[in-house]
Amino acid sequence: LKLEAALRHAVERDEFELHYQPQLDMASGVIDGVEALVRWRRPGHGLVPPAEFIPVAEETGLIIPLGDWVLRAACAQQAAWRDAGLGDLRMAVNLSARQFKQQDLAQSVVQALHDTGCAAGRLELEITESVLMEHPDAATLVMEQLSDMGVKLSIDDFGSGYSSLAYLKRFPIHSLKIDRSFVHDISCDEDDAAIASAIIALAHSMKLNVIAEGVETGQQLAFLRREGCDHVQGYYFSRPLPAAELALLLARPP
Ligand code: G
Ligand code: G
Ligand code: MN
Ligand code: NA
Repeated sequence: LKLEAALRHAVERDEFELHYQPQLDMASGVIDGVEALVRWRRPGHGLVPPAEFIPVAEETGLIIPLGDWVLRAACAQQAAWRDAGLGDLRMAVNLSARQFKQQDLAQSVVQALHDTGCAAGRLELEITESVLMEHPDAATLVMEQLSDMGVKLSIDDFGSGYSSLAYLKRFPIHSLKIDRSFVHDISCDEDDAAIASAIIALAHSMKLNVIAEGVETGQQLAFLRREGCDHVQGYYFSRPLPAAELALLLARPP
């Protein structure tokens, strides 16, 4: 309960900030996107990671105003970097189950894009497969609304939950994110290597982009490159960074 009250205040007082983790195009090595990851600058507690407050925000419904703040802040940052000549990056934003189930999600997205000047085609919403598969028909409708607007959709933590391939084909998605649990042992565990290769092949056969997350070593990168993975994200390149630090990476030649 204490955490809930503190979180409620935090939403009112704007105590959140976004960090951004770069996503690189495998072929060029260029940073062409970022994933926005929220942190809570809680007075007296330092920087609180999302795992410690997103679940409470979900339970209490505070994820709705918080998620809206995240969406707006991320879109505003996308437009600011673009206008500063630092690149017209893809901005990936995580959506929680509760946000995804909101009736007026598409309307909130339209409003955020309109108010910030971020182009719809530069926004990518990440949704986990468990959220999509919970109510796949309702999910399809919401995704179609977003997709019709030009917003990109990706399935986060792909492979860690349960996906029906029939639905995968029906969802208007743009990319799959290989769960980092498979990437971790890719160069020493044959099963994980086989799963990662299969996800890449599946994505390509469906004309989807595929991104590997949690890339930490050159060996993992080499494997993913051999298998034709399109994008990579992980500590090997960079941790999630505050906007000003990410801007320094963007300004640096590749
Ligand atoms: O940033 P970190 O690596 O600690 O993220 C941990 C988890 O928190 C990730 O699974 C991520 O999806 C989730 N997360 C981070 N930012 C957001 C956000 O803005 N909204 C939602 N719903 N989840 C987020
Ligand atoms: O939304 P998602 O669950 O994918 O959130 C990404 C999470 O993964 C964040 O908590 C981020 O800090 C974390 N992360 C990003 N890169 C790496 C990495 O290379 N290794 C590990 N272990 N975690 C990572
Ligand atoms: Mn994510
Ligand atoms: Na993920």
